[in-house]
Parts: sequence; structure tokens; C-alpha cells
Amino acid sequence: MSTKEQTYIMVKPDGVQRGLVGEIIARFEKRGFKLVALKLVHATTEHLEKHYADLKGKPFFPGLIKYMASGPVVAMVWEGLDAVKTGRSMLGATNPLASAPGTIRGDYALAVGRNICHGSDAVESAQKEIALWFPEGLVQYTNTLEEWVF
Ligand code: RTP
Repeated sequence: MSTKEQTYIMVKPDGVQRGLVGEIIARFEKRGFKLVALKLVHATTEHLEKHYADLKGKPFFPGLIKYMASGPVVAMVWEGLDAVKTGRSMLGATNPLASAPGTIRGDYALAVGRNICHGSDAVESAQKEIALWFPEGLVQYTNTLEEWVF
């Protein structure tokens, strides 16, 4: 059964540099998700190490942190039916060479180390990531989706 969820979606520094922020937001809006938090952040190394704590032992970890700290990211929370799983399918496979055309990475990326965007991989990790990036909380409001989609 589909349930209303929240997921953490982030445009990585290469996505911001390449001017893909609007495109990524548009895809989530048009799909029918509700934006409940958004900010542009130049994250510290310490903050990014917390976000990627699960990957700490990986050989690509230092390069990943350097890349993520190289410029601002757009941090967002999107809400809607099966937001976590559907958000991941909209992003495409982690390695853009394996991402299907029509996905964000499949349309705009070629390299796993520059794959434009991040999306939570489970409801529990979404909750942790949302708490890490938005300790101030989310924005409460009603829009037409409440009536027309949900
Ligand atoms: P993300 O967290 O960014 O949505 O990515 P993911 O869950 O699909 O993939 P994960 O395995 O958690 O990797 C996180 C990010 O690390 C970079 N990466 N580089 N072999 C490599 O050089 C390599 N593998 C992963 C990617 O930026 C990936 O999104």
C-alpha cells in the first residue's frame, strides 16, 4: 500500500554549477510531490561526514567529501505517496552510465563521482537526513495536492 512519506533530496555541487536546480525542482513538482523545505547550503566537511557516515570506510569517501564540500548544495524535503522509492527512481541508478533515460542522472550525468543529486534510500534514512539538514524543522502549509492527489 502507498503511504505519504517525506524524502530528503539534494542537488549536489555539480548540479548547482550546471544550472540544473530548476529542472530538478520542476520534475518533483510536476510529478505531484509537495515541497516542505528548501535551502542553499555550503556544507562543512564535518556536516558532510555525518551525512555520509555509512560510507566512511569506502575508498571513494575522501573524494566524495571533497566534491560535496566544493560548492553549495540545494537541500530539499519533498512529501508525497511513496516519496522515498519514487524519488530514487526519478534520480536513476547511482552510476549514471546505468541510469535509464528519462531519469535525472540518465538525462544529465555520465560519472558516478559527479552524479548531480542525492535521494534518501529508505524511510529511516530520510528521517535521519531530514533531521541533519533541517534541525529547524519543515514548513507546514496546505496546497491543492492535499485535495487533488491525496
Ligand atoms: P546518494 O546517497 O548520493 O543518493 O547515492 P547512492 O545512495 O545512490 O549511492 P551510495 O553508494 O550511497 O554512494 C553515495 C555517493 O558516493 C558517490 N560514489 N562514488 N565508485 C565511486 O567513485 C563512487 N561510488 C559512489 C556517488 O556520488 C554516490 O551518489
